[in-house]
Amino acid sequence: MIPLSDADKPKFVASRRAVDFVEDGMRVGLGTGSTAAWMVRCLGRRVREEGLKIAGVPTSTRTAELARKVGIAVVTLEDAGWLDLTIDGADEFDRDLTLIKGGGGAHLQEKIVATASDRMIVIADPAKDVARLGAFPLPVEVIPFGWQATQKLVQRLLAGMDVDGRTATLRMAGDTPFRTDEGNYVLDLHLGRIGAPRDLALHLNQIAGVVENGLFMDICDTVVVGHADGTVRLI
Ligand code: ABF
Repeated sequence: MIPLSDADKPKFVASRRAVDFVEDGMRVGLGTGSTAAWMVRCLGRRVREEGLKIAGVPTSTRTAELARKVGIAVVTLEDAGWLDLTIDGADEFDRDLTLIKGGGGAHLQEKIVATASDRMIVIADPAKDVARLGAFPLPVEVIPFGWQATQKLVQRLLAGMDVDGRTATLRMAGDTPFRTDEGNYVLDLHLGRIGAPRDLALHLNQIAGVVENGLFMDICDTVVVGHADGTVRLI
């Protein structure tokens, strides 16, 4: 085993504990991001060493590639129909288990997969635990057509919302806009503090060019927080 960096230790510890929730025969949603990548590796290990039989539904092309590489049978959500469990990372979570996700640009597929699951477990390091959401920019996936008009509407909406910051910037990948797996763009909302997440999420999704926002409410059931000393906290 390669020695873990200080940043990877809590992610690995949370992942190792979270995959204990996976049972033989389950259909499992596989999240995206550096923490979820550890979970996929840990799950792959159980598949190879214990003969665990599962079907994995990835939430991004990069997770699909990793899952196949570590020996997990990959199926589409369409084929799986419904999932027993999804395990994914997050950018922030609060005491209500509301999440900000989408820093990796995969929150649309992540939300579809998580809401098509009986249970969602989030794996996180302690830095993701916040009293108030919003220090991490809130990702909003938008249709490329007319994205500037969508950006204006989002900023107009923010003017009336209980937030501290009000800028919405187009996410870039070098010189060109970042594209999601669906070919869409992402606006990052620099809010500082989100006073009323439910209100904001509902209003954002009413804007025509918005596909989905990165607030996950009433979706996450359990958070597994990993610590560098090897201990875990279940919330
Ligand atoms: C996914 O990966 C995303 O929803 C979230 O944005 C990100 C977290 O990444 P990491 O685990 O690398 O911090 O879960």
